[in-house]
Amino acid sequence: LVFFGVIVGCLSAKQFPENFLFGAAGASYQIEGGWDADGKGLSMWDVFAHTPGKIKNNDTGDVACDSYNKYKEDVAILKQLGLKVYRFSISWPRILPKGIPTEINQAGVDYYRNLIKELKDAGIEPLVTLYHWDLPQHLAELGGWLNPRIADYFGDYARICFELFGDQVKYWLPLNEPGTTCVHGYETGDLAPGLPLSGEGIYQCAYVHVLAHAKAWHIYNDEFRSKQGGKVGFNNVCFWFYPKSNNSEDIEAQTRAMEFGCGLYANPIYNGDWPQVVIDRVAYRSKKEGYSFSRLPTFTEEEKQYINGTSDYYGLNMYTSYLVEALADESFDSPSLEQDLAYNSTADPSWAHSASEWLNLDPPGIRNVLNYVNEKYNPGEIVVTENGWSDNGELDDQGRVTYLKGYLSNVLDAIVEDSINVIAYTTWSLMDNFEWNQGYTQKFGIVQVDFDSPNRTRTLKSSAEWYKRVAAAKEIVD
Ligand code: BGP
Repeated sequence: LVFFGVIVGCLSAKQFPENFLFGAAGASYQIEGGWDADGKGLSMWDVFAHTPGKIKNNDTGDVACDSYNKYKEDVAILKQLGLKVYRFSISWPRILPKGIPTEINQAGVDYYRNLIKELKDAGIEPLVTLYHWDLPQHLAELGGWLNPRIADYFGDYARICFELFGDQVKYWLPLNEPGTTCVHGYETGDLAPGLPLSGEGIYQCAYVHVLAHAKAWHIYNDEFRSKQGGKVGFNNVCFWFYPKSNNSEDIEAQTRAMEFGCGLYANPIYNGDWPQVVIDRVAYRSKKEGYSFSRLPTFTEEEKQYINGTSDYYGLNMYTSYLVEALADESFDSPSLEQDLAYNSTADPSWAHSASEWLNLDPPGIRNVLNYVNEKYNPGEIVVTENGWSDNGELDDQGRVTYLKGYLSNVLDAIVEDSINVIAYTTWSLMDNFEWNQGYTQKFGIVQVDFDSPNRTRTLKSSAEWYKRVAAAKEIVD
């Protein structure tokens, strides 16, 4: 009998829950094009991409996948694949050309209402990001994410979106990956707005993002929740870090990696303040560097109460893992995030590499992160809002199938074995698109886009066919 039970156990594959939603993701600047169409205002990404030398091949998102005109095709593909949720973002300057509520661009409103209607008619749930990096240029000139007033502007914009689309949208994410903007936009400067404000910009940017997220959540909670019944989640990128050795220094470096990466943004939202490790480390470094204050801003008691508990579900972006090795405290001679982190990260030589220098194949990493987030933040529901693999765009994309199979199996194990409440998964990305400073050189889509054809022809890749079978079977298939 025991033997028979083992055989049956092996034969019956683990299943995703009946109501689990499989889907795909994209973002306004990366897919829409129509950068100056029908009254849209300029975003800081329009300006950044139009600056020579900022993007590989000087590519821009001016046309991208032309989803501004071809959204019906996008929805038809989602439907054909049997996907039930589509994560997209609203372009703030397409709704409010200057970012301020004095002028609403009706053509922009119509575009998103039409897209949402098309999705609903196809039985697909819209999961809407309010801000995926295309800050109105007018607000970038007012200081962007360094200016705490941006949180107020964001609140006005969020309210307008809840009013305009909230009857149809049940899943909201105010911000996409604050960490990426703050590190690359305000520490290293390789993404818009391109300000290398090493050791200082990142923390002010994180502070303003946390306030902006909380503002959007409170507005929804106070003014819309009872009539619209939706959820406002917090989106955050969390990668997994293994200590390179069992030395206590490397284990401490792992804690720093998780807390400066994931915790810097999530801890204020879920626990009402920065992680203690970050508070202590930046204070210590700042003092050593001669500051009379910490480079990390302090939340007031009132702010702590305001930000604490402002998320209805966790929107997790997870792609990759690293090994971390502690560095000596004085490895860098001026204030920087690198100095605060004091570790070196590498890839395990056994991991396969994607076309993106930062992205490695380590499927158990996602299960580790799901457990970490679940234990640390107790978020209730989790949606994996981004996860995917980059290559050179081949149609028979077996590398992506291997990646998705491995990561989705680990998501399934987290649900079945670890009882973590993951309710949906939107792979990055539905289509090849404008991958920020990499332009069109790296492809993440399960659907190929021909960027040389004016038609921007879409073609399913092998991974799309495979994913379609997974979504239908609700289990991992070969
Ligand atoms: C995430 C972004 C996505 C997407 C993805 C791929 O950080 O939220 O918009 O771009 O990463 O990364 P990249 O474009 O840097 O290769």
